[in-house]
Amino acid sequence: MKQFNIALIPGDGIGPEVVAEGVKILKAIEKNDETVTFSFTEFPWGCEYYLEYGKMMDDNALEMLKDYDAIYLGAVGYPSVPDHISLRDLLIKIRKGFDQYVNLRPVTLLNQELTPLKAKTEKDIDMLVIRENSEGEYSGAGEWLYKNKPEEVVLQTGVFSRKGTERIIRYAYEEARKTNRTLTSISKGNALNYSMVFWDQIFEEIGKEYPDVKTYSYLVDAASLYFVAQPERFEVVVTSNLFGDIVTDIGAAITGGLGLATGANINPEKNYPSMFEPVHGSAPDIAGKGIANPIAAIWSVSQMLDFFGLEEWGGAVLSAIKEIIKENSHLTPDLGGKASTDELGSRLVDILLKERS
Ligand code: GGG
Repeated sequence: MKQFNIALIPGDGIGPEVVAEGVKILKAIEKNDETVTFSFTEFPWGCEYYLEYGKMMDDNALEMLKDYDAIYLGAVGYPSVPDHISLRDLLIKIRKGFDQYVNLRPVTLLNQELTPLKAKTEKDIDMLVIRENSEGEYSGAGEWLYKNKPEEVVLQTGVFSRKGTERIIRYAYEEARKTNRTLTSISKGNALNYSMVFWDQIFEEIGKEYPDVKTYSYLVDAASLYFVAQPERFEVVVTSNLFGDIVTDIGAAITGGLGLATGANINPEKNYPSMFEPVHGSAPDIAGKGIANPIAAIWSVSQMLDFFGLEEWGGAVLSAIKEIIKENSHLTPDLGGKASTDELGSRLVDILLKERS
């Protein structure tokens, strides 16, 4: 019997609504597979917690989380709390604290009907973006000098260590080699004359160990254009923290929206728990209405199952997602349907179990 202990941080806005549907899937799997069990422990952290206690999480949050097999996160952020506090003091703190230096964001078109790009099919949009997740532009290093004075100056420092840059680029080369795909690096070496020249140099250096991997290197502005005009150029993509955050939102736009974009924050060495989350935020405008699209959150459950070594279930969840989109009768309003969050989740469970029986 395999037992997995999962820490739930539903967070803010629509976070609890979509996490509930992901948990529904895991419970259905547990009921139908006698070789696996999941336990869930919920943590009340997020913006409401901040408003009550003046902090996004307990002081010893990382200590409390460190022995779980995975963290399942909903969304963070609410208008009553400054965004840089809600993001940095929860999500980024966990990513950094648990050395989750790999952010895996598939940009995969699940159904041709979903893309606004004319004439692009599932074959054209199928890439894996590997985003550096522990340093770079999101390192938090900087200074605010002479605050509120006329001579005010702010410095936001991108931190690119050799260790941090090498390990993410090596991870991407390994992935490209393992899956026999091309690897594209996205950077900006013409303007960012230290960090991105260094990034490009390391991409080339590590590449010497992988002569079998075909590579491309694009500036982030050109890459953004190609994401829309020629997404078929990309298979495995490696990029920095900020660029990865931005290009995967373009990825979401060309694959049906943020309700379908998932991300896994991985510590490959498994020294710490990895964290699985939908890419979207808390969407306060629709929170509490029961209409949030839970597919991204459920797709992140599929990533979690793969990470646990339960690839059959991971694959089955992804197939069920494709099926429910094709079926087109239980989709939420963002996808043109009338179903509630709960109805979509329940239908997905039915499809999953039918496919597996
Ligand atoms: N689903 C997690 C969430 O709320 N993300 C919001 C966000 O701003 N994420 C930025 C990032 O992934 O770095």
